Amino acid sequence: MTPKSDAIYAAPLEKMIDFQFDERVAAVFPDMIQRSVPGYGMIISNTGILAAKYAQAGSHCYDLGCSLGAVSLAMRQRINQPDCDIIAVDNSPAMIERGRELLARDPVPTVPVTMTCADLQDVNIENASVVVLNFTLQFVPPAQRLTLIQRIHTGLKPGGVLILSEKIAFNEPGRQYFHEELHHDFKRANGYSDLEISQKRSALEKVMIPESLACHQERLQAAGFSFSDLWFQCFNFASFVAIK
Ligand code: GEK
Repeated sequence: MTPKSDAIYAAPLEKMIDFQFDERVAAVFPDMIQRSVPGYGMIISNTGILAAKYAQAGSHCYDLGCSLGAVSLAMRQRINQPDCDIIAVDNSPAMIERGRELLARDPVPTVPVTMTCADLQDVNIENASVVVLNFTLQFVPPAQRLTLIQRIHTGLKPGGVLILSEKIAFNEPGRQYFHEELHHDFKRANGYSDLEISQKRSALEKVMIPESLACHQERLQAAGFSFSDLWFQCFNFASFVAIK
């Protein structure tokens, strides 16, 4: 399985269809996400470090919307607690199939990882010390987000952590423009053309709905988290920790 480079939106499309995590996307996903999300590599490696700090013996760690399992692999390399396991979930069969192949090749199988194809809304979250939503909540319909975060809070053990990374929207037009332009510059610098940037943006419009930093922080508080903070931001991409 050789990783391919992303050219999905390189040619003009006659008809725009909504973005889907299908076989074509799964095949180029590592390249696509690294070239599209500023700080992706840094978020992944530091999620491993956060997981190592908060994982508790005999508990579950969840990677919800795992795609090819980058977060699970980073957590597995860092967690050093007995009897922990990682439950990785994604509702894209293509992602899970490729993710399982990558997992099988991981040279340090210290913490067991199970990868399941399911909707994260149907996953029981229990006895959890670490829950990661790495660029996944933005694909959940906004009206369902508070219930999901509340379910995660309920399933976490005291002292457990939620790590939440998202694309961010800004309410102030000038601020939105500033960050969005820089994100487009980031994509151009990574070899995407203006056509690719605009076609992908149209495909994602109805599927991925970013919210403001304040909206995320208020929801974390409303769900019962006693502490939450922003630990990473680059342009319009951010990551929070919330501790129960
Ligand atoms: C990474 N976390 O590499 N249930 C399960 N999975 C879902 C759902 C759902 N309801 N909705 C979307 N997904 C990864 C990157 S990508 C982010 C996450 C991006 C899955 C979807 O199939 C996809 O694999 C993932 O969430 C979002 O750290 O591409 O911007």
